[in-house]
Amino acid sequence: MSHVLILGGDGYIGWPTAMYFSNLGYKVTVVDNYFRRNACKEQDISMLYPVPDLIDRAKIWYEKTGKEIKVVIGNLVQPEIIRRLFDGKMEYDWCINTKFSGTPETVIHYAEQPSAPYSLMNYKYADKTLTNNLRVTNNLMWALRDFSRDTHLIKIGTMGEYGTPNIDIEEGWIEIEHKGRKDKFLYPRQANSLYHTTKIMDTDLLWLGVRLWNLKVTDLMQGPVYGIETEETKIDNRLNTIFNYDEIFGTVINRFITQAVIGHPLTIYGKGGQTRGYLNLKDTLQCVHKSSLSPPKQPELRIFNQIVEIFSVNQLAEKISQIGTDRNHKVEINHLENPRKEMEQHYYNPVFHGLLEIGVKPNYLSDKVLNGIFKIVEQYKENIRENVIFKGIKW
Ligand code: USQ
Repeated sequence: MSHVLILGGDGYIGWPTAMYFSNLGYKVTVVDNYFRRNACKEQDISMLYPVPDLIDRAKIWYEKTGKEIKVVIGNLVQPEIIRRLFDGKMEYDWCINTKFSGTPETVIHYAEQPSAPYSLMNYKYADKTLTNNLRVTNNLMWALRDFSRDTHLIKIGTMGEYGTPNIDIEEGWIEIEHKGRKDKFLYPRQANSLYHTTKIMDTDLLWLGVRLWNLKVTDLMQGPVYGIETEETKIDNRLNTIFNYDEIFGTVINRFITQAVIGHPLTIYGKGGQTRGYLNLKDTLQCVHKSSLSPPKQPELRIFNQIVEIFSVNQLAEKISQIGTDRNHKVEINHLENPRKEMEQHYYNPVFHGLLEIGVKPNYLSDKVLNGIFKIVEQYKENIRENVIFKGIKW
């Protein structure tokens, strides 16, 4: 079975991805430097429940399934660390079989600071976001150039790169006719945060790598992800993914459900007409896996819009309020002054055919799915800290 290298393997999506591929029989190596956990400690943000560190998670996974996920704890901002992952000179921080698993056929790049509010808190966090995200992507690109141009790089981008233009959003590319001539370009990008802007810069770096060195890249423009459970987390609750409900790292659906469970009024920012494409954590895993099974041509920068359905914030609040009320929670809806600079009423019509065409079967945001998330959050109700829900990080 082929070898999959996951950068950012301790994260909300990274750890479930590692288990998913491992369960399917792939050789899996994960790398992380605990950026997210350390940032949460520094900001005094706790997650819904404590989660064992990456080495302990890999040990538990091995105990429960007999499958090995090799672990490297390291900061990928240092080019030497990424390079060792490709030249076989890496020493693992945990593994069963110390032999190098071979040059990865697929590398999945999640190793980025993922929060818009974090990136705009002040100049220090702006600097951390910019240097971390761009240097990791650049180091990875050079490692691929120097050691393995055939490796398929799957990089998580974001729908936020496009912003909210007043025209339909295509899947990454647009053909433009100008003064009687035509050419194809990256779709115009105009993000609303520094974090999202680093993702635009990542895309530009990798597009350069494709043109200069024939790299093979899939860029998955992902919308906000929600959910807790995957097939693999059901094996043992110590394998659960990290779950943030705070203003910095929590995404809107997970936040609203947590708020409903403790009777905190749902924090709609502004008018609530902000419309985005959403997807279940389980669908992220499918999207990444299906992309790995059908890699792009070489050289190519293939772009998919990774969303499965579209909602406004008001629609999400209504759905969550209804399910919360049915589950005997007292749910109130509140409109706060929007701490973000974003359009609150706008046109939104993105195309998202590509992933469905390669076989992704969406898990939609049904009442059953919402009830499932509520049920897990309710189990940890005592851990929820109301004071981290909204501190008012503004930009
Ligand atoms: N929102 C509220 N109330 C809240 C939290 C959010 O009204 O309490 C609104 C925001 O203003 C925004 C929308 O909900 O209009 C989505 O916000 P979010 O915090 O769930 O998502 P966002 O900041 O856009 O970022 C998240 C992930 C990021 C990923 C991105 C995909 O943190 O890593 O790239 O979703 S996308 O939004 O499509 O760019």
